[in-house]
Amino acid sequence: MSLRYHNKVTVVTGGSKGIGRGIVRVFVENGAKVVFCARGGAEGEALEVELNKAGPGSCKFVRCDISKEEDIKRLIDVTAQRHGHIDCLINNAGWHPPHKPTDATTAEEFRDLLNLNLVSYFSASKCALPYLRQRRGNIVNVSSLVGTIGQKDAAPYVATKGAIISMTKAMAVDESRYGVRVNCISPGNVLTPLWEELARQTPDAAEAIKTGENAQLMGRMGTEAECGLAALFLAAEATFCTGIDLLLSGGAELDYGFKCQIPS
Ligand code: HWK
Repeated sequence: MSLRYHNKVTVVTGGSKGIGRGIVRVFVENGAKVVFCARGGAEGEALEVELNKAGPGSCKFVRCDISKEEDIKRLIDVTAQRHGHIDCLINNAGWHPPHKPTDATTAEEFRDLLNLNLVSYFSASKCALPYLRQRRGNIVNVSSLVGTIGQKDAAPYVATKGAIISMTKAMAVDESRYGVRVNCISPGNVLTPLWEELARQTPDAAEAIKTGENAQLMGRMGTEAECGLAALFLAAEATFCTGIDLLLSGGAELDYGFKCQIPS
């Protein structure tokens, strides 16, 4: 079988678990040379060893906190030094805080989440773009379905994800002159460590997971691998797509549901 991203140098933020891990795995399986980062050491190092054994591509784990601009700069510089160029940046690292109403949310919490989920994507893009322009490369931003349809008790998170979709379109416009494409994916429910963490904060985690599965027309959650394959499509094959938001939602946004919360 021919490799879909052979020898392409790709940076993935937040690559040690969840959707980022799915992206790193799929890219290495398709021949890419991946540099991925995370804050914690152990999971990233274990994934690096596992994927380098399997190939056919390769990966390197770099410890890096994407809320620090110096760390982002080091991640991009290490990649360029190691491989000589950069073809693709996948902005993925981010967080969904526990659900709470606006009345219980501070402006400082809002600002901190904007920095973590949104400004980090801006900084990594800014840092990588001089390299991406040399290669007519591309950026894939990981947003969320809720950036478009909203979500209960999560205004800051929803705002960061909506802004990622808008920033994707703005950068697609700006970078078109250099032949750099900028796209995003919007996953809905994907069973990741973060999803399970949020489920554990509900009274009945198993029930939350069942409800989560039934939120899709397809009756199941998405997988990390499916997110990886969608990102790979945008990076490797979607040569006439820029500024698009690819929904990966199993149809969760379709049809009417029972959503009224007005007390009777
Ligand atoms: C799905 C789990 C109860 C998102 C998202 C991002 C990260 C993790 C999970 C999600 C929605 C979320 C829950 C249990 C409520 C939940 O949508 O971007 O996951 O809402």
